[in-house]
Amino acid sequence: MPSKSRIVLLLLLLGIVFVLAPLSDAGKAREARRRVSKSSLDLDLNDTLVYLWPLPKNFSQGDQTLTVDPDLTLRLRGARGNSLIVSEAFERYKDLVFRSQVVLRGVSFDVSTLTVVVESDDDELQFGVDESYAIYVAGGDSTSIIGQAIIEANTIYGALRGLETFSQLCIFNYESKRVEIYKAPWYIKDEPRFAFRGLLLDTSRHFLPISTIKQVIDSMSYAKLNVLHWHIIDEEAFPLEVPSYPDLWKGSYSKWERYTVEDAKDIVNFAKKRGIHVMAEIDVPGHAESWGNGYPDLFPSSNCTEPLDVTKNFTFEVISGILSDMRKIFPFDSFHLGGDEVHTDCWNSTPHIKLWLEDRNMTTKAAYQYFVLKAQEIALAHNWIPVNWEETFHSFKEKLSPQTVVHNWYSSGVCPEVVANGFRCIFSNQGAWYLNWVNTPWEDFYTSEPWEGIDDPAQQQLVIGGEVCMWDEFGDTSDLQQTIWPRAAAAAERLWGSRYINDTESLNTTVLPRLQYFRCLLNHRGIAAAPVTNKEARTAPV
Ligand code: CP6
Repeated sequence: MPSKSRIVLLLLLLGIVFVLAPLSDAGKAREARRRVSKSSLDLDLNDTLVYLWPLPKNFSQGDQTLTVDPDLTLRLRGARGNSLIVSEAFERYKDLVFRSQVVLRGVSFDVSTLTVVVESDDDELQFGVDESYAIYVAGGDSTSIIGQAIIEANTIYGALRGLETFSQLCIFNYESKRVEIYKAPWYIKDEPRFAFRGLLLDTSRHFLPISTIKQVIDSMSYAKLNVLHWHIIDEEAFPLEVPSYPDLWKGSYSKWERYTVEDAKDIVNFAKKRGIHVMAEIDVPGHAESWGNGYPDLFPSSNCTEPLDVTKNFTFEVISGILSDMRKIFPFDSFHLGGDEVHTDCWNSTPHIKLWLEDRNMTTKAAYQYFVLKAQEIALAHNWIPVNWEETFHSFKEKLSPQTVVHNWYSSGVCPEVVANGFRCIFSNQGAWYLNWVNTPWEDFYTSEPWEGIDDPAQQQLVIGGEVCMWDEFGDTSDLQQTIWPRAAAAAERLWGSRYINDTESLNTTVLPRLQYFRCLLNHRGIAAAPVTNKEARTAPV
C-alpha cells in the first residue's frame, strides 16, 4: 500500500475512534440511568407501555412513528372557531412540547397541523361541563393521510383535555432531535368518570404567593384535575380583601401576604382558561379566629375567641357581607362553608352566650346547628350550593339543606352513609387522600375508591368526585409541589379513569412506570414533583 493512502487510512481510523468514543460513553451513561430508574424522558422505543396520565378510557394504537413539526399550526373549527381559550392553550402546549433548544426545524415533518373541532358555542365553565374529547392521529396507509391529527370535543373544556393528551403523545427523541408520536395511528375516546376532581390549597396556615397558586393550577391541568378548593381563611390568618368589611384582612400575616379582590379574580380567570373551577371556602363557625383581628366583636369574649359568637346579628352580617363580595369573584356553583372541628365548650362558659342558650332552651350542639344552617341560608340566598365538612352531616343530617354537598375528610365509610341519605358527597378521607400526611404512599392514593361500599348505581351518582387535600400547617411554598406531586396524580387517575385498574399486579407492571414517566414530565415542565418511590432517585448506580 502506498504510504500516502496508509496515512489516510490511519487518519480515518483515528477519526472513527474519536467520533465513536464520546458517543459510546453517552450511551453507557444512558444505559446506567435506565438501569437505576425509568425516570428518563428519553423513551425506550421497544417499550410497549402507553405513556399517558391519566390513562384514557378508550384508545387504540398502531406501530408507526410520526414526526411533529415544531411550527405546528392550529386549525380551529366548529362553533368555537375563534376561541381564545383554545388557541392560547395550544400555544402553551406547543411551548411545553417543543421547549428543547436542540429540536430540529426546517425539515419535513409528518404532522404539521392540528385540527381542533369544538361543537358547542357555550363557553361557560359550569360544574359537570362536558369534558369528553376524541383524538385521531393518522398513520400512513391507503385510506388515510399520514400525519393528519384531529381533536374533536363538544366544548372548549373537552378540547383543553384533548390538548393535554395530545401533548403527552408528543415525545422528544434525543437521537433524532425531533418530537415524535409513537405507535400511530392513534384513536382515543376519553371522558372523566367523576365531574369533581379536586385539590385543596390552604392559604391561611402559610401564605402562598399568586405565582405559586398559578403554578399549582397549571400542574393540575396536566393531571386533568378540575377543581381548586381554595381554603382561603382559617384561624391563623385572614389573607383576603373583603370590601364590605375592610378590616378583616388585618388578620393577614403582613401587608405583603394578602390577596386583593383583583388577585382573587385573576386566579379564577387563570384557572378558567385551564378548565379549572375555583371553589372558595370560608370555614365557620370554628377555624375563624383570625376574623377577630379586625372585628373583636366577633369573639364571644377576650378569652373565648373561637367559635365565632353565635348570639350576635353582627356575626351573620359579616358572613353575609363576605359572601356577597365573594359572589362577585367566584362564579362556581358551590361554596364551601366548612363547619368542621367546632369545639363549643367556651360558648358554655361565656355568660352572655350561656344566657342566650338558656333563653332558647338550646344546647351548644343545637347552637352549632343554628349557626351552620344560618350560614347555609346566606349561601343559598346568593344562589350557591352549600358544601360542608362531614361533621355537620353527623350532627344534624335531617336539618341540612337537601342541596348540601357533604365533604368527607375524617374517616372512611362516610360517603356510603351520606348518599344513602340522599345527599351528594365529595370523597377525601384523610387515611388516603391527605397530602399533608407525607408518609402515605402513592399506592394508597391510587387504590382509594370513592365508590367503595356503594353498590346502588343511583347512589354512586351522588358521589360527585373526590379531592386531595394539601393542608399547610407544616409546609409552605418551598415544598408545596413536591408534597402534592406525584401522589395527587395517583388520585387524579382514580378520579378520571377506570375503576378496575387497582390490582397489585397492574400497579407494579404498568401503573408505576407510567406514573414515574408522568412525574418526569412534570419535572420537564418545571413542576418540582418528588420521585415516586424513595429508591428511585437516591440509589447510586451499581
Ligand atoms: N383545618 C381545617 C385543618 C383540618 C381540617 N379543617 C385538618 C385536620 C386534620 C388533618 C389535616 C387538616 N387543618 N379547617 C379538617 C377538615 Cl390531618
